[in-house]
Amino acid sequence: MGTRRIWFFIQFEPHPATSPAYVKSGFFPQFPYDYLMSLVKQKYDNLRCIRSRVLTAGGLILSIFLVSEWFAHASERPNIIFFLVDDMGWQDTSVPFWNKTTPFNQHFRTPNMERLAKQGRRFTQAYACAVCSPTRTSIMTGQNAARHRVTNWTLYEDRETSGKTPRLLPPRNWRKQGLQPGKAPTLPAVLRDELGYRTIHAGKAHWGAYDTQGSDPLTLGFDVNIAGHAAGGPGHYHGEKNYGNAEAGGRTRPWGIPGLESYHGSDTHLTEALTLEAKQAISDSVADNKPFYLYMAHYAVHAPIQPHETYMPNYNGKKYSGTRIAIPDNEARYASMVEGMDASLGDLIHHVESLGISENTLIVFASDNGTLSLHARGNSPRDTGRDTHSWPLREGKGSAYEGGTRVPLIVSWATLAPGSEVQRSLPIPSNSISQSQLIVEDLFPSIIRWAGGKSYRSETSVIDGVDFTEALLGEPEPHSLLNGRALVFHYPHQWTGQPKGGYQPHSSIRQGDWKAIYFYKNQVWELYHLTQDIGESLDLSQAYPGKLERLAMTLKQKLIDRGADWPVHRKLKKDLPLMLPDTMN
Ligand SMILES: [Ca+2]
Repeated sequence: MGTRRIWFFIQFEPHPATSPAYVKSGFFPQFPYDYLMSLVKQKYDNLRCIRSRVLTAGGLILSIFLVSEWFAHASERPNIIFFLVDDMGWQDTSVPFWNKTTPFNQHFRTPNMERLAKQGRRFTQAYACAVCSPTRTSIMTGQNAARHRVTNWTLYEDRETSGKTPRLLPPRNWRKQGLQPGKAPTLPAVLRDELGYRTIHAGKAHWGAYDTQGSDPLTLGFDVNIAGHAAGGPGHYHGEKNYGNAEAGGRTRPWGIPGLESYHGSDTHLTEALTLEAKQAISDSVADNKPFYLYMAHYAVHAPIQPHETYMPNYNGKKYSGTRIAIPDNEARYASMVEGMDASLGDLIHHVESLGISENTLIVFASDNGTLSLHARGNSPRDTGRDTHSWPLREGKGSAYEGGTRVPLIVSWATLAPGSEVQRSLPIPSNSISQSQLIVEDLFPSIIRWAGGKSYRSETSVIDGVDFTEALLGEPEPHSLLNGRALVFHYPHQWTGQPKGGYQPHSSIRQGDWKAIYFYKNQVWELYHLTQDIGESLDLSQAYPGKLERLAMTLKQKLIDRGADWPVHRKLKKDLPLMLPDTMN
């Protein structure tokens, strides 16, 4: 690993010798570094941030400064549970994320998400990538998919996972090997090495391909790995089936879940087994007096769509709420998986309450892409037609449309204690809703900030994400980076063989009310006004050519700046970069 440095700027309790003028100047010829460090060693001897160094240039310029909010309140550093659900859609919950309660909100049962939303802040316009590995790599690196180039889901480093499409091949240099340890710091590595956290991985990893270092979360900054490996789906959810391993105690590639052998043959559902192990890891961390970062990345609710038996009676043989429409069998199974996932969230909240640390535990709830609306769920969920599982959004996982990328996001304290010191440092307005437009790489700098780091910069990698603390605590200031910025999506792959529905190689841009999508196969643009047309039903590219041109230019420039790989023309074997609209030629 290369040298990692975090840049903190003094904000709280500076030594008397460091006046605000000193701090603002950026030059500290008499900065009491030794005094400061003696305090660090005395009070927080186990914190690895001590390794951070002061470098000088010409003996005058101090290029790294330490100390932050975290420094002043190290004993109050929050524990963080990042609860990431797999393939959970924006509507797969009883918590409304639209401007009204929808039929799907009435169908799904997620009482613990409801509690979290009441306690904290809900983001209605949060986005991830269209499929798993790109999102998970963005969380780890803070980079946009066009930059980190893990643009599709991974499994083996020498095998293509992209679906076939007649005219195009996938990009030549996308990282089929997935995320690997290297000079770029990962989120857990920063939390562990610079801020003193114990970093716990539980569930689905899906970063590095099989037989690469990155397939093991322990190489990517985690202290603990519970059941994470190269594959992005479970062979089976049931303990009786050994979670997809052919024999109890054995391991069956590629889909058998590793590391939960003690549950093989039992009636423990995978979601529950992961929760039990995560709870133990939390207890261990508390016993060792270490703040923890738990990345609770459930395999649920990814396919296979299998029953979570405890919750099946709520859906099996029932009708959709307020209708005479029978719930299809696979939708009953799916809803039981969602409720089982939600129960895990409740179990973790109860666990930190029982340990007396809930007021000091921050929960980030998110999904990694939109809901599955094909294959195992290729049905008509409410007699409203196929592929309507994301309604009012269009399509689902893998698609360029909103159903592919818009995801639920909630940030909340596990228990409200507004008067506590730690919650006063991050006063999240309860039962509140933010319409700030966020993208998954924003989580990287934001979580570091919430963990106590002030402003994060890396010397070894570019961070595309923007710290959205302002949006967490209220409305961002007019000049905020969060206002009016462009969100960029780059999925230059065919997802499975689906010929329509936006599952073709594409790039897209969201800015303000508008969204433009470019499809590489036919080199066509679409334009939607999302505020008035959340279902992307009316293509306005012909009606508003000027708007499209501006978005297209921004998108192309951002993709070039980030070194995006392009699809390849199948016959000519040439890259096919994004083409600007015809009106610009
Ligand atoms: Ca996923």
